[in-house]
Amino acid sequence: MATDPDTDALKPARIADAEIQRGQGGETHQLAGGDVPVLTTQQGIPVADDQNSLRTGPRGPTLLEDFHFREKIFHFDHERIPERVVHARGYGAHGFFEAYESLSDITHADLFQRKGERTPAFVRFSTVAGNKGSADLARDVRGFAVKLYTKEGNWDLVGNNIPVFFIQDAIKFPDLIHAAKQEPDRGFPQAQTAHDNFWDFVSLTPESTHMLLWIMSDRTIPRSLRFMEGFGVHTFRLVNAEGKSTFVKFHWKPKQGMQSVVWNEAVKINGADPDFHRRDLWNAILAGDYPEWELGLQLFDEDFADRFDFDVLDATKIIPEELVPVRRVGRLVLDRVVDNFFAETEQVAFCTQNIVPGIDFSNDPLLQGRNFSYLDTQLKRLGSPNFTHLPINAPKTHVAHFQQDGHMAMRNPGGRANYEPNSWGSKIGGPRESRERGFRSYPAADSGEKRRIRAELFADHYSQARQFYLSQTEVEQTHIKNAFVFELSKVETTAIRARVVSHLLNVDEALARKVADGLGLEAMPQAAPPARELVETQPSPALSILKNGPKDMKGRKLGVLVTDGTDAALLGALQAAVKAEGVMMELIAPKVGGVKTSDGKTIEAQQKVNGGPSVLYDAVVVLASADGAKLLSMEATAKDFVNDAYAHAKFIGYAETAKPLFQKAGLTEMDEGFVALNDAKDIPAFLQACRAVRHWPREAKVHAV
Ligand code: HDD
Repeated sequence: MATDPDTDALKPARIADAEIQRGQGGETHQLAGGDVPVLTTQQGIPVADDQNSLRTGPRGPTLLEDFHFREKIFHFDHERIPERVVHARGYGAHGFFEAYESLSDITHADLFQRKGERTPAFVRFSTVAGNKGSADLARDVRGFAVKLYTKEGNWDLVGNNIPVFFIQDAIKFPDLIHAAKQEPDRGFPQAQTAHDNFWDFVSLTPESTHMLLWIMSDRTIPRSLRFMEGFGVHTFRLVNAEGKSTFVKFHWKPKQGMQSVVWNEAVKINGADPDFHRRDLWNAILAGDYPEWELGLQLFDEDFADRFDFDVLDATKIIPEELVPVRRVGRLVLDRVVDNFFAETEQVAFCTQNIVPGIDFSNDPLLQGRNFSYLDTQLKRLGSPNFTHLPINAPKTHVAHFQQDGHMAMRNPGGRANYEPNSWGSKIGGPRESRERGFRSYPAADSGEKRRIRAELFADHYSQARQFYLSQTEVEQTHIKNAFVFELSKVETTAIRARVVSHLLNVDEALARKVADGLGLEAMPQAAPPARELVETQPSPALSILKNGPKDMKGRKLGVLVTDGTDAALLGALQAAVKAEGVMMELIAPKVGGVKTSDGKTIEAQQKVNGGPSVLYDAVVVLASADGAKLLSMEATAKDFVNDAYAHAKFIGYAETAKPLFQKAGLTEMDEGFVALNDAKDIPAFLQACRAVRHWPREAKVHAV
């Protein structure tokens, strides 16, 4: 039977069977009995008193003999494990991958052999730079790590929500991350790249320029983890049963469409709800609104790789979708939240080296370096080479080898044989290699001088940065410019600001000039000399978020500000219409206990007005009664509610009676983003308007600098 822990906890019946013990301070607590289990130590010894440590007399010293006390404190002292050196803050969920078709012509990877086959999956999303306790809406790349528990072992596709990276060679990763995280002397800023060290490093590393354009775009402030793309970044290989290799780039395309917040909103969301993204994912899955992505493959051969203007082994480059289309071959559905955050999300260990037969690496030097780093870091984090025994990391298939012992070994080879070859026969001699099923590396022919060197085409650092910028809508280009200006305004060293502009001059002169102007740079710097001549590229609409936005409001959230006297019929009609569209709705009221609507009924609210700012919603409605509007006009957070919704270009539905609140908040110009809701007939037009997500023409009016 389903139970509701919140309300159940309030039911006296649950405690009734158990004895209530009264402590010396008069406090009560529950004892085992009925269906309440007995508390034990880690050794299974039943505990009689978990409130008082053992001491000699009521005021005497605590005794060392108290093994229960010592074990409890000892375990508590060791609860924390080292957080991930990057991607420390993350959130995971379970689901499955379902293949649309057999891909046996291009790969013999088992999960792609049969149409409709489902493979269990675990996905962890993350930010990169912030510590574990940082806020969800930092401007940052999002990790998009997928563990697929295939029948031929675990395949980890450890990607990001951006298809390129800052650096081309893994040897620079420690420098990049040192520069991005808190500065070592002062220990700040937290979860931000808006500081001197970061911009110093990237401006001295021209290969970062393409990635800089992406991270200054709204890709780094996604509205939801559900509304962003994922990318495997590197070129990989797919290998079929005949041993033929095809190059591949992996994409995850959100079925819900892409959507981001605006920067000022992100700043405020981090204060209002630092857990915004994880709460959103948790709530969506619990509501049965399972997020879904399609797996897309860009497939190409050596011929294409040789003809392409850029090196397919260079992780700072994409292959435009218009050049090599994305073939959608299956879907990833997240349909189950974790049972325990630590056991699953924290202890999950992704390794790029985890590939399965039918998939192989390319020589991308970033990928090759990653293949060392991930396995290595898991030992540090999880403390034992047996981290694969943890349920979240264990393959969901037959595992048999002669590796043994080590800290926390939970599975050791059985019997006498722990080596091979041995002469103990098929029954007790243990496992052996399989020539048919075993993983074989693709026999790529590589030769050359042993040197520390990069391939020539890696040297074009600007052409694709320019392509990305020119592929954006005007609104998105403005956001990119604003983000550069914002971040560089936090950089204290003028020379670093100017150095960034010197790179932007190679990307787009108008952008560089706007950024220089926004910074108040006294003189325009010279363009950084490109190491290689730029090539002409075509704009790629696939790179724009706004050109790939949602088709409807499904999965989005509406915030409705109500007061005593709110029109009950209108509110009821709105609730029904919103539900039919698959939109989540929250009521925000002067008191969370609720409001008395026009029909005299009390309706509970989900938020008190100062805890439910409009930044938490995709669109808002103000249904205050005339008296309610008067009250809210004297409440600063209610005025912020409408002012922010306006400034963030949101659609605002309103009852006529609520108008005084807008006037008191200084919103005298009610543009087309405002939709009057006089009665239920007006609701469809409001929901239709909301499908555009924002009323962008307004944005230019609210930002003068
Ligand atoms: Fe990495 C974690 C993605 C380059 C070294 N990385 C980590 C995670 C993601 C990525 C999503 C979090 C996994 C999780 O949720 O547990 N990393 C990337 C992408 C890269 C990339 C898409 C470039 C294409 N990473 C990269 C390089 C190195 C690392 C070049 C080192 C040479 N990454 C790590 C790491 C982490 C990690 C130190 C920290 C925690 C972990 O591995 O498990 O090994």
